[in-house]
Amino acid sequence: MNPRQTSDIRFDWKVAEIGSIYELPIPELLYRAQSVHRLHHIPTEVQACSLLSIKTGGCPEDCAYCPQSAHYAAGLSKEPLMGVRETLAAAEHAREQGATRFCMGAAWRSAPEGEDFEQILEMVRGVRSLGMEACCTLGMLTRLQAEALAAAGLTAYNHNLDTSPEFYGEIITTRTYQDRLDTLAHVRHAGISVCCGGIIGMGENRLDRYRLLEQLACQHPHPESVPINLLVKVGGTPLESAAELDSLELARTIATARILMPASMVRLSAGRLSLSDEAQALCFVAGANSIFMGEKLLTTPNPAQTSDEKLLGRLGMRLRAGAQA
Ligand code: SAM
Ligand code: DTB
Ligand code: SF4
Repeated sequence: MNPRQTSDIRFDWKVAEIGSIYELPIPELLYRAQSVHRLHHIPTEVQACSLLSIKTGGCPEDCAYCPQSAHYAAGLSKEPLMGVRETLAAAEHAREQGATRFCMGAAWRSAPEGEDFEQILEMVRGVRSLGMEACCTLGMLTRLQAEALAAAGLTAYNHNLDTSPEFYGEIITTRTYQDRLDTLAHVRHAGISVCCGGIIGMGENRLDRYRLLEQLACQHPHPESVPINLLVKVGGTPLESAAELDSLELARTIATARILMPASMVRLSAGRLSLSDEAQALCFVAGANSIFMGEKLLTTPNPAQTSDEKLLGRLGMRLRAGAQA
């Protein structure tokens, strides 16, 4: 995605080094992150992405953070796969609001075969024909499914490692870290760009964050897109009363991701509603260059578009312009 794949891009980061970056005094850390950021990105621009849940709830996985898991009672009703027309209408609306990337999420353990998968391919072709980047997150993929999505024009596939290999078992028991890595390998092999990140604020410690960042930053090439989610605590899930995370830990995580993966898009993803405007500003200074825009993430609320526009205006920042179809 970024033409400047220069020699400052490394794939051999060690946990100790990652920790020593993360723990730098904030002025040092932000200075380093900004210096790297400016070599690869326009520091006043953020990309707006829009999310749509095309298949909600009833998921057989037990991810402790997720309201869509059938294991917990988060009060969500289970919905069938959305139609192509309704999905494309949402994409068009998102484009009118300034989004240049449309991300379709489904509460599946793995992407389906047959008619439902054909329908997904149709949605991908439709979003691409609107001139937008198309991203999907459908659970695990086979190599053949990844190839079919690539042929339909899919820009990126989101599949998060979520946390460190060590903490992972506390959060998810129904699939392994290796399952996730296998799907990521299929996506990479098919030539689709990789969107892979994690969640912080789930009770993990700093070492878990370093280990997650190590898993991401030692991939060769780096994931082109790295979503950093702050846990959205949803009633009924096992993490509903997780301890509040200091927002400076989020800024440190973003800054470290930016330094480790200079050319990648680092996305300030879920959790913005629990951040002050100032904390969000700090995340942009730390090198975040994308947000989800629109009042809903997949199933939980997100800041209103008008409040994001106001915030970006106050910061003297703007949305990245997109290709028009
Ligand atoms: N079912 C597919 C999967 O898990 O791969 C795709 C959809 S899933 C909802 C996409 C991602 O959303 C998860 O990997 C997780 O990182 C993030 N997510 C889900 N619930 C969240 C929450 N409550 N707070 C923050 N991030 C969350
Ligand atoms: C990602 O890392 N974050 C987005 C996207 N990838 C699919 C999802 C956030 C979901 C937050 C909880 C919800 O709204 O259900
Ligand atoms: Fe299912 Fe994805 Fe939620 Fe896990 S994160 S329960 S796989 S929808």
